[in-house]
Formats: sequence, structure tokens, C-alpha cells
Amino acid sequence: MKVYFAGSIRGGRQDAELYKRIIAYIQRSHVVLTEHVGDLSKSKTEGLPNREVAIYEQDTAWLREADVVIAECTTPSLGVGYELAYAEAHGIPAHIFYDKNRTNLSAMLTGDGYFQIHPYRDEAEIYPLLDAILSELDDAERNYVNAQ
Ligand code: 6IA
Repeated sequence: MKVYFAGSIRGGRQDAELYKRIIAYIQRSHVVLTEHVGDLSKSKTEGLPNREVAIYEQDTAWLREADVVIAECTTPSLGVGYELAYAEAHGIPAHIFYDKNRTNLSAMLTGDGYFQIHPYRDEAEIYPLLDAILSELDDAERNYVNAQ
């Protein structure tokens, strides 16, 4: 099963270490298509102007390939908002995590029943939720394969 992890880049890199830990956790059992989002050596200004189209094409191709989108939305990001809307338009399940002590999530997300939203207080709350999300999707995939 393939996971598209979304997190802020140009919106601000203050949570990049958190993204890295979440990505590493998911990678213990599943493929993460977007490992670069947690790459601390990548700066938010990186990317030559002529690479922008390639980035968009690659990311939207990965989104269409993904079984689930996991977005960490504590640091607001236009790109992550776009990816979430893209996931909804393509019927890809999408989960949103955010630290409720630090962020008042956009009503465009909280008001959209499509998204499964997980406000948390401590990072430690994220990991058991990820276990539940991923194992539920694994079960659904297994049942689908067995029914064929
Ligand atoms: O508006 P933002 O830059 O904060 O949008 C972040 C989201 O858009 C992430 O979830 C990424 O999937 C995607 N994204 C934005 N910039 C890049 C990018 N830039 N490469 C790949 N995906 C991107 C070049 C490399 C970068 C690590 C510096």
C-alpha cells in the first residue's frame, strides 16, 4: 500500500522534523511516495523555476497512485490544501492531523465531511492513530483481493 504524506514546504519548514518522524514511522510497514517532505536538508526556497512544472506533474501522478493521503496541517500550506482537494476530487481517502494547541484549522477542511480529521495535543497521539488507519486500509485491500 502506498502513502502520500503531505506537509508544508514553502508554507514554512518549522515542522519538518515532525514530518520526518511520521514518515519514518509509516515506512516501517508501508511505502511513502513523498519522503522529501521530511528531508531537513531541503529548504523551502529550493527548486529552480523550470522545475516547478515537473514537481507538479510528479506530485499529482503520485497522488493518483496513492492509496491514502496523510497530511500534517499544523503549519498551513497552500500546496497541502491543494493536495487535499485533489485527493477528494479523485476519491483517495485523506486523513488530516494537526496540533490543536498551535493551529485553528481552516473551515474549508473542518467543514468538509470528506476528510477524516485528527486533532492532537501530543505527538505521541499520532502513532496509534496511524496504526489504526493503515491496518484498516490493509484489511480493506485484503478483503478486496480475496473477493476477486
Ligand atoms: O505550498 P507548499 O510548498 O507548502 O506545499 C507543500 C506540498 O506540496 C507538499 O506536501 C509536497 O507534496 C508538495 N510540494 C511543494 N514543493 C515541492 C517540491 N519542491 N518537491 C516536491 N513536492 C513539493 C522541491 C523540493 C523541496 C523538498 C525543496
